[in-house]
Amino acid sequence: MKQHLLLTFSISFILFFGIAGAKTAQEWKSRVVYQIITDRFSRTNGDTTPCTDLGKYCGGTFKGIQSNLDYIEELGFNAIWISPVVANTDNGYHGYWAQDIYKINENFGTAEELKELIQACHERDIWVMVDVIANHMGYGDKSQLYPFNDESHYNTFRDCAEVPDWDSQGFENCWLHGLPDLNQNNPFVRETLLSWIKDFIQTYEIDGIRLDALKHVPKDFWQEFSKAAGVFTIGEVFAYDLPYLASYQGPVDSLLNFPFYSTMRYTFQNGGSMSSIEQYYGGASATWKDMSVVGNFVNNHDNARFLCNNNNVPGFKAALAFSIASVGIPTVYYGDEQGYGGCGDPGNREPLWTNMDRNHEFYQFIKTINQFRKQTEFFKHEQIQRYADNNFYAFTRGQHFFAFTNSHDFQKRTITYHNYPEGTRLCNVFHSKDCVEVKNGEFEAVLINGEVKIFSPYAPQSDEPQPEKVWKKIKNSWAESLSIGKLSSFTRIST
Ligand SMILES: [Ca+2]
Repeated sequence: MKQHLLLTFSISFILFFGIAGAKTAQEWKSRVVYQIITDRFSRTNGDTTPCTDLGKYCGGTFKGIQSNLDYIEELGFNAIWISPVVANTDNGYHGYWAQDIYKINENFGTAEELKELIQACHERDIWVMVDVIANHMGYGDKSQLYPFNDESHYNTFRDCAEVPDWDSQGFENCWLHGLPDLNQNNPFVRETLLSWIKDFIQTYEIDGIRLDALKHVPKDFWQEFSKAAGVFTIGEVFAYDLPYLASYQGPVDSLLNFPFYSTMRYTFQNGGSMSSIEQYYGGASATWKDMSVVGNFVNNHDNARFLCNNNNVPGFKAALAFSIASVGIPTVYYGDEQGYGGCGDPGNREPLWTNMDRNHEFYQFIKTINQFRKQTEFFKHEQIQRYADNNFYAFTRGQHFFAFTNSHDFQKRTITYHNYPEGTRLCNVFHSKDCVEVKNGEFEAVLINGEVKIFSPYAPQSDEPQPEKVWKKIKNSWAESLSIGKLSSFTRIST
């Protein structure tokens, strides 16, 4: 009885204080995150006319997102990361130029509409991560910023561009792109930010936060800020030095994985040796405190998109698939599912409303991987490298085998390092008739024109054609596909 009372009390306590909804880093491992710039996703009235100036507001809203949750859910995402929501100074369509941290940016909608969006997401088991800035405020007259309207709230001006690379402390109190830099050692600033984030999370029932400009704020502040937030925190350190990034895991739960991003770009965009992936994991597994929660990505709002001035469609598919399949929490930038190729900021922040085609090959490709991830929960399994050379890389997670190449030529490898029992039949998640059988302790993996394969004993199977016949047909069709310039003719040859 005592235990029963205690349990009842605990549940009441949790419900009353709303802690039950708070999501931890470990819980976030089940998520695949879709990154949205609210201003660029969808307008309230469904207006699809193009935006004439990407440097200003284009009209996207919270209601616009809410009306299109079907699009996100069908694509297989179970979390969204939305751009900062607080009121901004002029032209802050991206949200990174706060004017009043207590007000919601009215260009995107009301506070009530933000709550409604988040509730609508929760009804679909889509978690919401909000981008948050504690480093700086927006441009302009400081007396007009709220509540940090006094010179004493800010560090003395020093341009971050003038800070030498080695001076990590210098980065913490410089002005990034000339934005007024908050002094977190000022008691008012510190306490205000800490109580603000706590209230903000609880008021809107936010499941996680993405922290902007991590290296520009002292770590001890982030430690307190994360604790006050009480939800999953993933930070941005815009740098490629793995030990430097990893030093922030602890103060915050997770980091956006820029070293992974650069490895993916090097390998799949530029055709760099796939041994770099093996090297990345060699260093990463020993350096990250917890690699299973880092945020893997291949595109974001600060970098030219993968397809900028580049038509390497198979390479982009491979990089996307790799980021969703490999250990970590995948983050996919809106527009990837429509094959967007915008270059530098703001060119990489295209409106989505002109292209929301659910039949687009990238939409279908991402959907297939996300569904497979959800159905099999392969993210719960360790990632084990099974093969690596300059042009071929494969790993397993549980019983699922993922194979990638940076080459657009015919690639065939015999896989001997695996733990499948003899006679196991593995089929390709992307093409159900593409199956192989484990014989004499090995099986063959063939990749054509840069394709990705996910072999699984749980993929839909077909009895015909037999694997040997498939290989013969693949070889023939490969030559044919080159002559007609198709990316892959596998669907055709299996008919
Ligand atoms: Ca700073």
